[in-house]
Amino acid sequence: MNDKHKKVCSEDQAVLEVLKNLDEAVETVFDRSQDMKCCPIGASVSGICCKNCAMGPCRIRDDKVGLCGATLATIAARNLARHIAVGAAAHSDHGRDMAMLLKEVAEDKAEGLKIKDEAKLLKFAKNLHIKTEERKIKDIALEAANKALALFGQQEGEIDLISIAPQKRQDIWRKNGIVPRGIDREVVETLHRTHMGVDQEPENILDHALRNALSDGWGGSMVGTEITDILFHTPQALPAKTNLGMLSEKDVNLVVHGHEPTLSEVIAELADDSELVQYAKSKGAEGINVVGICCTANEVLMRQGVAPIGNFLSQELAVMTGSVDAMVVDIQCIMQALGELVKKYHTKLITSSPKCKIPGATHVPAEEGKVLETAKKIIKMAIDNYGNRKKVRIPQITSDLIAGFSHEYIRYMLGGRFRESLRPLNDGIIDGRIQGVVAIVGCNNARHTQDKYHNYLTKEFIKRDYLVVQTGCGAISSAKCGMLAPEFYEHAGEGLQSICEAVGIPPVLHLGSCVDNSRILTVVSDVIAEGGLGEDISDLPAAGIAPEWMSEKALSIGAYFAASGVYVAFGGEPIPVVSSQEVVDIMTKGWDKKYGGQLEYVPDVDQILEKVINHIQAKRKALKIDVKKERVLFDMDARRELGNV
Ligand code: NFS
Repeated sequence: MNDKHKKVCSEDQAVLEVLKNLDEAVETVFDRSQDMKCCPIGASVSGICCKNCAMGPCRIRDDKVGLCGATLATIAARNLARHIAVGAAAHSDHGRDMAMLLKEVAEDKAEGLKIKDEAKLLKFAKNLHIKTEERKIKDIALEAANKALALFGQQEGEIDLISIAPQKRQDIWRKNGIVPRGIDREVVETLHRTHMGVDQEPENILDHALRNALSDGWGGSMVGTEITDILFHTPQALPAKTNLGMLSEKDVNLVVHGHEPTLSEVIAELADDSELVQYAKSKGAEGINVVGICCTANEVLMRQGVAPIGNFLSQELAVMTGSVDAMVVDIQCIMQALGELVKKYHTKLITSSPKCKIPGATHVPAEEGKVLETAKKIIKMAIDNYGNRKKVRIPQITSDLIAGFSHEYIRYMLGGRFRESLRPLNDGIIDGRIQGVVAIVGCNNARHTQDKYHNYLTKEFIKRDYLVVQTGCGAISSAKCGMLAPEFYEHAGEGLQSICEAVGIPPVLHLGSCVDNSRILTVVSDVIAEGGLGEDISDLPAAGIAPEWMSEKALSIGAYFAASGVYVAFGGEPIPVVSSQEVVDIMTKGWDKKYGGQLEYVPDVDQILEKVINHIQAKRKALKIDVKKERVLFDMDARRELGNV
């Protein structure tokens, strides 16, 4: 066993157990993080690097400038803008694929797929200003798909979905000229502006970066979430289990990993297919066990209760249990190391998207209209590989969880079927039982102990009566440590407990994958519309945290939340601007003044806690709801007052 595995690299006991029981020489991301230190200039900690032209790369420190004269602040702003553009492009391209799929379904070209949530389609169509009365569902779906696709190529005006935001927020964006005109346009313009010798004023570069990020949150990601709900249904609360212990000794294990849900939703549905189960039995297995990793896991968890067996840093560990018969990956957050790793185990690594091929993997593309056929083919490949297992070591560690808190379900659970409403949430915040809402989202990062900051912050906030909402790998961190189980409400403060008890929810709500951060935008807009908590998102006692971030998508998410009026803290590794105080000031004081939100790197986790609490308490004071009112339980009487029972 490699000695370095003894280092505490994770809070996840299942991960530690896999590493402890290794008797073969295997290298993981945890080893590589020890062997290779970060470049301090590349990370923008002690200077900055510009490699946008061949006179460089220029390494800049203090008041030195690049060969063209570019300052540290300009380079920092450009580099960050490029990261945001890539993150926005990744989410939005995923959204585009969902829109293409909706079009195929509307045109009857996608075998095995149909519109599962007509109500959601009608709502989406309304937000795109499409006429829905006296029209066939398929016609509405086709127009909605075409209109959604047009948002990507739109050149002028404003993308429709921003009209979901509170009026005051839209006015702030218009006043500052950052309403996205078209999703692709903003990405392209970021790349143009950051080419050598174009935009050189840091504030101007960053304003466009915000416009680009908004085209993700209120554009590409929102399209992705809405259409996934339309095709595979809007999530509702459902029980599930998590962690590596959900791999099975006796069943064929097929892991779905990545971000695009289409193929995985169909694979998960087919796990009970009698013909395929019979085939698995013929190969000596008892059945087919589909489980997930990263955001594909979150998608199939939210709608089908499929077990997420791990988040970003667990992907190699799943293979190392020796029990994964196939891992099918689509796009994003898939470590190239998997290709080498599977050579040491029996796992078949399968790529499914033309956008993502990996050396060492078998490519099985889902051709247009043939998702069902491809899903069956992949399941059969997993079944055929079951007999090739060698040593199997599955840590017997699992946790219970509740997931599925879509925006629609939150309204339903608070208000009931006939009077769905966010009123009880607003009232809970106003009377102080809920002090505020904190979104704790984002990745793991191998430079820091897996899950540690997510779990620490989540515990600290709920015990102080802050409702925590989560997405992405952060949600899986909390799930693995039992915080998404309803009984965890006992660890919440008295006020939050009273609400969790009355409504029957955990104090930490799982809202889905990272594109589903757009659900949080919808919820906060709705909270404003419900009344009593100000006129704009920036009035709300709310904040966002990405405590273990690593991906460019996280930067795009952080930027669109800041541009939407939210205080956002990034922890763990620095955001790549920290060597420029000028840029740090623009993104904190500057953005706060212009947009009422900010994005800052806060290195210490206790400092994050303190800053977020101070921010939320200042918002409560501004709303004049900082005086503790008498605690009133949201009970049956309160529900009767709403008139829904
Ligand atoms: Ni989000 Fe989801 Fe995880 Fe980070 Fe990657 S899986 S899209 S980027 S690592 S949270």
